[in-house]
Amino acid sequence: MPAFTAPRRSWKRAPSRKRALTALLSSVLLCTGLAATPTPAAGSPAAAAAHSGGHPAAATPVRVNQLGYLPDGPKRATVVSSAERPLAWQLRDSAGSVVASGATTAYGTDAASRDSAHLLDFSSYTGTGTGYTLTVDGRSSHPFDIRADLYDGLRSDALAFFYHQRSGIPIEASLVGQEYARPAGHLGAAPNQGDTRVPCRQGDCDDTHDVRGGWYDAGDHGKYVVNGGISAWLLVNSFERARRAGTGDALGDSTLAVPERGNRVPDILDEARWEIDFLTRMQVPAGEPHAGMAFHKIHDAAWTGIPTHPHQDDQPREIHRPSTAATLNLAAVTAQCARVYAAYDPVYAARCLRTAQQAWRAARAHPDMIAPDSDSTGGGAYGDTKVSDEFYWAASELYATTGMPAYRDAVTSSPWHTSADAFTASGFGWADTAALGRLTLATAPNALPAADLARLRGSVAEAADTHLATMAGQGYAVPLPTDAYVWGSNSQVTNNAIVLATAYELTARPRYRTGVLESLDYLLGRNTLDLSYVTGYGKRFARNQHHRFWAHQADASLPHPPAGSLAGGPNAALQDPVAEDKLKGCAPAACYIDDLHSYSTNEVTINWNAPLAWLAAFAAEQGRTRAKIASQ
Ligand code: 9MR
Repeated sequence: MPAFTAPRRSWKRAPSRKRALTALLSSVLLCTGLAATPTPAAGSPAAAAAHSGGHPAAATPVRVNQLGYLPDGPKRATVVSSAERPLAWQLRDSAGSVVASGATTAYGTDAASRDSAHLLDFSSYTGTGTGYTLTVDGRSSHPFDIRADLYDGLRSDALAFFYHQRSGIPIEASLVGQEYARPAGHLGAAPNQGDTRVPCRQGDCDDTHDVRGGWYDAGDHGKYVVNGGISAWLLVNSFERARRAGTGDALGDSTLAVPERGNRVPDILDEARWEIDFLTRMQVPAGEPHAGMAFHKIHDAAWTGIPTHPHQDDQPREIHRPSTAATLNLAAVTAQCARVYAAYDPVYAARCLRTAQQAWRAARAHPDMIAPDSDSTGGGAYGDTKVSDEFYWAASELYATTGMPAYRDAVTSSPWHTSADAFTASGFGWADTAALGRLTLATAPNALPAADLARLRGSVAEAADTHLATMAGQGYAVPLPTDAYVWGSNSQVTNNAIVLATAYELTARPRYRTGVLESLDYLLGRNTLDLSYVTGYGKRFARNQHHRFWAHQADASLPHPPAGSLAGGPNAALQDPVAEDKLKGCAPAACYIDDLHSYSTNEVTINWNAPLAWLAAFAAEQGRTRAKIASQ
């Protein structure tokens, strides 16, 4: 394995206990009603107080992407002000010289945040540098950069999340730094009771199974096939897309701090394989009832406390009965694996295809083994009553990989092949996977008739236009309708941005690229909380996400999440006690609190970081490729 430089320190060392307490108090203050109060006008001293939130840089009504902007990308900010007239703005470089100026456009009230918003557009400025600020009405934005390599760090940090989340392998200090190193979790060494010989919950199956490995889902130590499926798929899809764009090397071997570095396989595929191997272990072996199906999930018998290191978890682990949805996730991901890994490891690719075909046959034989929503003791339910979309997704992957008529027929006879609902305004997700099939068929070479392919590709562009229309109707340009701030809303933003990026690949229309980059602006600070939801990125960022090991807020000797960890984001349904207590009356886009215990607004999860990594890779590539000239 070649030598490489020690990983970057993720972000500044943890604050002292006293500072941590102050931070906690202020974060509570932030959301006790203040977040629900209409934001004060720009220039008002209250504007800073309302959003201070214990984060290091004071809040400002001039909301920017706190990381920065690409030189040839869109550059817009949102200014919170009740002024009815346009306001003058100045862009200053790090020396304080005004390098551009103009006037804002009064937008009115942004429904999702209830902020009075002005839009500020400085896209025509194409200079580069660090430490720029925007000033409006005497108030300045946080400093930000304008540079082509803006997203290079996030491309690897967002992917590094997955090594940190690995189960069944020590997390090495040489790869992640001492602060984040930990022993292997769930390898059967006491006090762990798994995951090498895991029994099923009573009645779910007779035998024990070796289901070691994979990624922990989130802040908990559960491993769920449906969520692992979409996450692994997104990583592999990111590589497949980058390879088509000619930038696959940026995700290639020795680009990540993973143990497999230097094995001549792209590191992103090494990372995804860690999960694919686990998913494959979740397949019911031949000779057992429901052979070929996938168990729905494996997790603790009861919820563990915070903090709990993975290797200290002493709860019994249990496998839950197979489900059709899990089986089709396994089929889809292993079919994709067979296509993409063939160039690096044909034997592995062939094994993936066998797994996929067995899973497909098993799902066809058991099309109605539904995972219930009620099964949520000790782990998430990931219940899904509708599996026709998973059938479509799996068939699409199998068809794109094999070209076999049986899979083509399953694709073309599925209602999802023509339904206008495959892409919804709130986006695809672990329970809604028809769009994943569409994205594959629209981009991976396959033999569908030309007219059908054109229709599919058109459907991606149509969905992208819907997202752009949603963005255009907002003060913060979020590709999310006001009623879609649900659990994990940030991942709905990322997933819709992936549709925009795919539309850009298919059409080269710059407006789609603009939509992707502005979606990242939202996640990185151009939002009602003046907060970057990505740890370590921006001047004020989420750092107390719900996690059993990165639980600094509960135990100051433990780290915060590493750089590149995406918080779930605003959830108007207030589904945890902290959110219920602190966020009453919040505007949908403000229903968020950076508190370790707010799992319904502030968890980290593989299916949220995977699309972030996908987008970071796309945006990093855009920094290097000028936007193609095409009609808007
Ligand atoms: O992301 C899931 C979200 O869509 C559901 O509404 C929510 C409640 O069922 O569960 C979320 O998933 C959690 C899972 O159940 C357990 N691990 C952490 C996941 C993220 O919060």
